[in-house]
Amino acid sequence: MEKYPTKNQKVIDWVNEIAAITQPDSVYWCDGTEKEYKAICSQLVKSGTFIPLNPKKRPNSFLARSNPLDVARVEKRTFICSEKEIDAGPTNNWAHPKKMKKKLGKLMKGCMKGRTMYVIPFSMGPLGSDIAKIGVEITDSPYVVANMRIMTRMGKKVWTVLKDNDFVKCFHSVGSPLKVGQKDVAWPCNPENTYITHFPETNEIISYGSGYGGNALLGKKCLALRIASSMARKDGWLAEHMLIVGLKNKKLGLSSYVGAAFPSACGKTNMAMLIPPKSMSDWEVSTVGDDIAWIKPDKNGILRAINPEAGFFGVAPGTSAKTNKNAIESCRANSIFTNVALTDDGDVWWEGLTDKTPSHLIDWQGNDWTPDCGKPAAHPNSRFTAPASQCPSIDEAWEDPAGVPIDAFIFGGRLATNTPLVYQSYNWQHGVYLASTMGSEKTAASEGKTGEIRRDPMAMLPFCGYNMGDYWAHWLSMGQKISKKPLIFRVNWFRKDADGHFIWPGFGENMRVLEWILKRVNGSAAATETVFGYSPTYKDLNWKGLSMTEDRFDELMSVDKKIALADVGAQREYFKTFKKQKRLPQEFEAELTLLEGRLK
Ligand code: TSX
Ligand code: MN
Repeated sequence: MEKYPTKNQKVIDWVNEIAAITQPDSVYWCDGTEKEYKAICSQLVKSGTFIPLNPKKRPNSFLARSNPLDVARVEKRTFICSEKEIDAGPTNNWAHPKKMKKKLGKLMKGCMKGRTMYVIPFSMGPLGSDIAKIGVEITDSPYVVANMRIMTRMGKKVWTVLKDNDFVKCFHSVGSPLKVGQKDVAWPCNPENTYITHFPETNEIISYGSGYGGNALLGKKCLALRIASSMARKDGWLAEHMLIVGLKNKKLGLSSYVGAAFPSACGKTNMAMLIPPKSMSDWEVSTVGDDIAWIKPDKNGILRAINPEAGFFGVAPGTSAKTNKNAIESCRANSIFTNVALTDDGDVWWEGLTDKTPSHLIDWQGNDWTPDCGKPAAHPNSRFTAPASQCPSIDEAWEDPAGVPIDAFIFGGRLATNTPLVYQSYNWQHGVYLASTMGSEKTAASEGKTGEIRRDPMAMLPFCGYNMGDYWAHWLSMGQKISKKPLIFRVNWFRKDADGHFIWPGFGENMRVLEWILKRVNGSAAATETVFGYSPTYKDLNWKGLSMTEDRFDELMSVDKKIALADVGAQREYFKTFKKQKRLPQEFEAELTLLEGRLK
């Protein structure tokens, strides 16, 4: 047998170099087979990381409990390491690549002692698609291997596609070497020394100290967003924090794909798998992706999108048959659950899963739990890892290497006041500006003054691998490169009335907004020009099956111009740091001046 499964000398040299530094007990090259997955899961059960779930209730599925100090992405310790600080921009942590590599080099010395080093070849996007990218993750975490097999196209076929070409080097270690004879823990990690670092100029990722989600499954946030966004800028495409859905209505002769960006806690996965209300059953909604979109102009100048991922890494709490039946179906089997609760009959549970709370559970930390104990049973950021192929609403073209054509972009936020349910931008430039100002209201006092807007431009704040000002300029320039510009919309499902009640029912009822958007795309829906953009009036939306008075709708759409004018000031303030660095597109200043003029 050959010593290595690939002839790519760059891979072989890198693996040997890393093994020499980190000194693992052994090196294992993953082949991605079912047999290998089974073996790794069995090993994780033996070591106590995985708890097998009841095969009658949840076949071929496992529960993992993390260290309580390793439960989420750590933005404070996430770095963009470009040669120049200004190229990381004011919204990213920056360190010089040499300095960061020196620090990491010290941590990496012998960091895999007592462990197996796994080499994971993976493709983000359908194998061989000209939009797809290949990465190789080196990790000492078998939990990461199991998750990567669901989340990416992983295995030996990747070597055939890679040939002698370059790849994204993804290094990961839990940063917890074992002394000879030392017993391992169920979730090794090193929270004091966690670093999630990106080297966009050399296409490298080094992640140390955390075994959780976005910190450790390097194909996702690190490669498919931070590194890819930087690649995309260089090569004229877009790597976005967006879901992709197909919307089809045979009766109306409408069929489109749209990309939508929302900050966290806005229900992106729910929208990706939306089920229309009974009264709108002539609509079919299909899922291409729930988190990341790679979007590239084709030879005709039409934007086409792929989902670079192969699975969902979804937030469990709040997910139920009522809020997202398709997600519940997706994780019925062959799934990994992290930090959810365990039921007495060996199944999983989390807050919001069922109307009736079980009378006894084992909580996410492994302790007995009863409803009166005052603590959540599942961690608020607990997750399911599920194959996208198991989603009942998965789109027939979700693995099409050419991608799906995008007709509209939707940008959302979570705002209780003064932001209408939906409106359309006047044009591409205005739409890009609108997307740059999106955000959510601060909900906890710890995040600053509540009610203030936490800006999350294009939902990319934690995920842009370069200067956000340059990113906006790139979006603006993309408009020039395409023959058919998607329409751009702003939406807000979260408007509240004076009594604090949500005005819009949301969830499946959002189909009414999507119907208007698709009709705007094909030119069959009316809109009124307002000072903010093109808005639907009451009669422009489909109200069949939903009772909403015209007054209530007007409340949902209303904007106080004085407050809007104050927000213009707040936006100018927000843009200041970019302006000081001479990275604020002058188009945005022009849009602000125009908006101010319309409001006065
Ligand atoms: O995901 C949500 N969406 C998008 C669905 C396609 N959520 C959950 C957000 C947390 C992740 C929503 N919550 C949405 C929504 O459109 N809207 C709301 C606000 C809301 C919450 C509860 C109700 C209504 C609106 N309940 C009742 O009206 C009974
Ligand atoms: Mn996300």
